[in-house]
Order: sequence, then C-alpha cells, then structure tokens
Amino acid sequence: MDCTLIGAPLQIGAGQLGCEMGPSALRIAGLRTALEELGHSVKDNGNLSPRAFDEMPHPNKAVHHLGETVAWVEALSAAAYEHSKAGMPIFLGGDHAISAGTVPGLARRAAELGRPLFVLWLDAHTDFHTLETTVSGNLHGTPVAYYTGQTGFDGFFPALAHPVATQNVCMIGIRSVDAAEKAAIRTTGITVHDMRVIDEHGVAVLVRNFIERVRAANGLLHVSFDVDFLEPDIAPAVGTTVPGGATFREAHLIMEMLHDSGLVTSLDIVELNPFLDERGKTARLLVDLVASLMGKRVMDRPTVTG
Ligand code: EXY
Ligand code: MN
Ligand code: MN
Ligand code: MN
Repeated sequence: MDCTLIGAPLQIGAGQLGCEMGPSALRIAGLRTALEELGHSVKDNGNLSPRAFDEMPHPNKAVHHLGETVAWVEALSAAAYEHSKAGMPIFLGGDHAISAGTVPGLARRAAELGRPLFVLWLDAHTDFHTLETTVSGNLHGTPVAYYTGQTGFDGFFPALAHPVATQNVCMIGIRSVDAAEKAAIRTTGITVHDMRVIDEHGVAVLVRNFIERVRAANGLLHVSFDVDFLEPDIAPAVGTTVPGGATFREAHLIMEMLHDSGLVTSLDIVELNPFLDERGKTARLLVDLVASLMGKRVMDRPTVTG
C-alpha cells in the first residue's frame, strides 16, 4: 500500500509541552523502514506548519492558543483531504488537537466518494469538551466534540462541511471523563468502551462488532491512536497518563484485527511526548504497533481448527 507520512508537530493543545518532538521520535524509531520492510511504499511528506495567525481571545478564559490551533486545524484539514486522494495518510502528532484537522479533511474526502467516515478513537479520554466546557483550556481535549459538529465552536473553529455522525465513532480505552463530557456524550450515538467493558468482554468482540458496522456501511475507517490509550508502564512518554490502560497484547490484537479487516484508510498517532520517554521506549513500541496494523505478523494468520 502507498503510505504518506505527514508530521504535525502541534503541541500547544496539551498542558505539558513536548509533542512537537513526536514526529521526529517516530521517524528516529524507524517507522518508515518498518513499513517498507512490509512491502509498503512510503513517502515522507515532512512536517506541516500553520499559516500566520493572530491570537483569538475566547470568553472562556481557560482557553489558550486558540488562534494557533485554528491555523493548524486548517492546514491539517487541507493535508488530510489532499493525501487521502490516493494511498493511506499517516499523521504523526503532535497532540490530539491535530485530529480536529485530520478528521474533517478525511470526512470531506469520504463525502466526495459517497461513503461514510468511521472513527476508531483509541484513548483514555473522550476528548469531548467544547470551547465553552473545557476547564483546562487544553484544546487536545476537544477534537471529537468539534468534528462531530457539537455547538460551542462556531465563530472560532472552521465551519464543518461534513460533521462525522456520532454513531460512526467508537471509543476504546476510556478511563478519564470529565462531568461535562459525560453529560454531553450521553446524548449522542458515540460508542464508548471504557476499561470495565474491555475487562468484561475483551477487546476482540468490541473491535469485531465495530469493524462489521464499518463494512456493512461501506465506510472509510480512520484510526486515531492516542498514546495514553496504553498502560503508562509500557508507554510513559505521554503527558496525560491514566493508570489501567491497554496492555501491549490488547493493542497488538486490535492492530492485527484492523489490518485483517482491510478497512483502515488513515491513521493518527498522537500525544507521543519524547521529553517524557525512557530512551525512545515508547516511540519504538508505537512503531511496532503500527507495523502490526500494516501487516507485520509473527506467524501467518492462524487457521482456527477444532
Ligand atoms: N479532559 C481533560 C481536559 O480536558 O483537560 C484531559 C484531556 C486529555 C486529552 C488527551 C488527548 O487525550
Ligand atoms: Mn486524546
Ligand atoms: Mn488521551
Ligand atoms: Mn508486532
């Protein structure tokens, strides 16, 4: 498959700076080589940068770097639309605010193809705050509310031509949800699988059910992988760690099932903060997980016997 790597060194959406080094860390950890060894042709498009911007004050005084974030969202949306024309765009974050740009750009492409866009959100957080409800003012906590067309962004973020239907969003790994997010997300069709659901049912059935919904709808599938989805012990390089995350095996299984589905058309890797890493440990683990998403196997697909 043709893959395009697009660096998005956006970091001001997070409270702890450092995500701007994320694209470089993933490159140094060997992402391109890992994909080429699997037979993929990889083009590295370098890093995006935002247009000139002015700061944008907001009535919610906690909100910060709004003008810069909006400039990034515009650049990312254009890049996602452009690079989804052929092959698979892989966005290297940068904090999760990048998805406020990537997802709308991909949704525009999907609409042109007459197909729905589905989003698998692998995250400890629902990222469902609006500019009005966020308490931290860290805009990496808002992308899902924005790209699904919730009110509270009008006049600040770009108007959405193609909001993603909330029933097309599935979240796995959730274990930190603020009160305002919980109240808002309840009114939507978003599927939220928190760690309790994972512990009771296992990830396989959750992923399988979602994959079958994407396939039945002839959808495009965007995977947004937030590093804090993982257990902090195995992936410490992230600024918003929450104990009790996904194990390496659970993450691996999800990646392999997604590859087997043949439905994944784009990927974000976000929130990697090398400033918090242990000698590149997290970056290298992410490269292996992406390789599994793109077809790396220990053995050929086991045949289920008996
Ligand atoms: N809900 C908290 C906030 O809004 O500040 C934490 C958000 C963390 C967001 C990271 C990207 O997933
Ligand atoms: Mn997130
Ligand atoms: Mn998160
Ligand atoms: Mn592997």
